[in-house]
Amino acid sequence: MTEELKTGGQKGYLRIATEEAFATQEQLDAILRLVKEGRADKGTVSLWGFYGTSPSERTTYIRERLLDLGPLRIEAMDAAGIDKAVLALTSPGVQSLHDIEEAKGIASRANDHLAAACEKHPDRFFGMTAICPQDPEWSVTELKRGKEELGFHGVQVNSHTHGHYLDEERFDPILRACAEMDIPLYIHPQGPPDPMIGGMVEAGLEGAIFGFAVETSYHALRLLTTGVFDRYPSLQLALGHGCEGLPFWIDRFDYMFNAGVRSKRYPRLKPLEHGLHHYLRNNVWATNSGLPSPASIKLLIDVMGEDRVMHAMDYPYQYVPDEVRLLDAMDLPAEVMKKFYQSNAERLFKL
Ligand code: 1DF
Ligand code: MN
Repeated sequence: MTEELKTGGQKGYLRIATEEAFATQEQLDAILRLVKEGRADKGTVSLWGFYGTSPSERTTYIRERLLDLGPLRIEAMDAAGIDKAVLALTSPGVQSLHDIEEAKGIASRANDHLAAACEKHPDRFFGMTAICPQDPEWSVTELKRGKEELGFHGVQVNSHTHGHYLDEERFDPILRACAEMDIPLYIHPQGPPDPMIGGMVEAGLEGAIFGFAVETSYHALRLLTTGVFDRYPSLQLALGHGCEGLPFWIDRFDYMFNAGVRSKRYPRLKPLEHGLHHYLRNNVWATNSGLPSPASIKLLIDVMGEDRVMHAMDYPYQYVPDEVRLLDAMDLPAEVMKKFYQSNAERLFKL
């Protein structure tokens, strides 16, 4: 597969990549300081202890590429035929940090830095706001600034915050702000929190290979089963990595959820206004980051509908232009290909 990939829409669609990562030096410095001091959780120690210090070719490449919001990234997008990138501060954002004032400063300076890059490349780069869920009220203010002053198109939360999840009452202002300001919420993985990680690091499985999806699908399922979308019917949640597997499992979730509710097994789980399928088809969007196979994408479309499945590359962690060639060759109708690569992202993120 060597056909040259071009931007510009010759195939009948622009290609928009929706889970693209950047970092700031002060973010990485702060995380690495925690790791060195032995104050980071195990997932962060494993992730950034590796990406932040390993001299391997992969980690050197990724560090350099994360820190660039200019020519290297544009060149990589051009070479893979990616017209537009939706960018977010790389996982775990500032969510591993303990000093909340420091974390908020790092997040808001990362937002300023990203906004400047988007202004310089207005047809290529589109930002999502970084927040600091450790301080929900501040996060609401930053979300408003991100949307109204910086021109951002969504918010990325890197899953749990010190083992806490967005369905918990303390985070309600964040969910309400997303719903009221019509800001898509992208829940991106990070490593499982210490109480969940168990033997995953020893097994080499806590990261993007597996633990990310386990923890993030758990997070999303908590939102679905505790009625967050009955509380905020307009809230729109985006998930990467094939919706973190949820569509594959949905029938089981639905059956067992209903069985548990009918028998009043768990005090927290109450009847919902709709079946779980309804929320997947009305409140959740999937990207195919990390999953370039047509079979996965077709399953997502079957379960969620063709209007909610979007393309993502996960640059620089999984920069494989051949995946674009594989996806270009999917046997889907032209209008579905355009929705997948272009128009669904335009609709969700208002590009
Ligand atoms: C990795 C993968 C790291 C993804 C990421 O952020 C990330 C990785 C730190 O390969 O370790 O966003 N990913 O989304 O697949
Ligand atoms: Mn990612």
